[in-house]
Amino acid sequence: MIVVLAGGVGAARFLQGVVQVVPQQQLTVIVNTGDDRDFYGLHVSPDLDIVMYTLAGLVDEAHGWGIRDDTYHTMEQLTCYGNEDWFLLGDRDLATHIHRSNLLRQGKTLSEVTDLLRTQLGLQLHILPMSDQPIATHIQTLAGLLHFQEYMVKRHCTDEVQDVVFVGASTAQPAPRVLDALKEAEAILIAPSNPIVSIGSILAVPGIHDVLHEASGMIVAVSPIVGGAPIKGPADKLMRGLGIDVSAVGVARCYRDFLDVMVIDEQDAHLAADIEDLGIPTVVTNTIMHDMTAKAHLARSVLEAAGVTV
Ligand code: FO1
Repeated sequence: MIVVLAGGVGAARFLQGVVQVVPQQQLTVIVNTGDDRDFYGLHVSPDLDIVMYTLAGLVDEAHGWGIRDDTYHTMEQLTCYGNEDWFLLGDRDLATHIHRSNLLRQGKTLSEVTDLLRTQLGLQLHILPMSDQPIATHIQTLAGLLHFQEYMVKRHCTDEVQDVVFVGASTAQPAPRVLDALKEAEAILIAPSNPIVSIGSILAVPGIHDVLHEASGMIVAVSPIVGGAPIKGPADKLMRGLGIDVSAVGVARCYRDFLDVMVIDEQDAHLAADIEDLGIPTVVTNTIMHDMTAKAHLARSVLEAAGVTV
């Protein structure tokens, strides 16, 4: 089994490459749920949905989230009733949130609901939320503690980041099968996701960080920072706020106590020596996933770095 630690858009695009070279049945993805938030009484799990929609071929490619060609009639009507409209939920996307929330209300766990959804979307890989308990990523700013979606989508990442807090993490548990999957994995791949809020939240679930030290499979990470900036999202602002260098070296430092190999982009080849000085062997390749061929190439390079024959 190959295990991938995943956030949203970057991870979903990386997984599009991985599924070209690894049969889906041999793949388990552990997904960040720190971005989850209730809207209109519905449980929205952005990263789980981004991964599922992308692999099911439904995603709105331009945004990287939501469903392609979706309409927004429900939101238009909701705003007529005075609701806020900063977080766009399409009509078909809303069906996912209604269905998920309904099943959660009936007593199913988030893992159970996710497994039903991925099956119904025709996916054969195993998709595990990092935890079945609610964990909410918050950003400490001068304006107070903001939920990650409020910091990013509502306020466009304009607040200075002072700290990142995973509310609920200390009392949460990893979802069923998460720890066993990591222990038994032939390789653990860390997708090119935000190291602070996407992977950092997964590592904040008690037991997950520790089990990475016991894992028998190689642990290989892909840097989401290329040429000193993230491909997408606010990783630079969060890293800078926490005093972490916004570079592939900064990402490697986040993972240094358990990482076996770091994969960085050709543009950052000059940083390889600095990462190797941390004791982390480094592979330099093209990590820009502009098409399916580039995605498959990256997946092959990462698996090769992990010692997996594909
Ligand atoms: N991101 C935005 O920037 N604006 C939105 O209105 C928005 C809506 C949205 C709806 C459903 C969903 O699953 C994701 C959505 N996202 C939106 C993306 C999301 O905020 C982030 O990209 C993830 O949380 C980070 O991976």
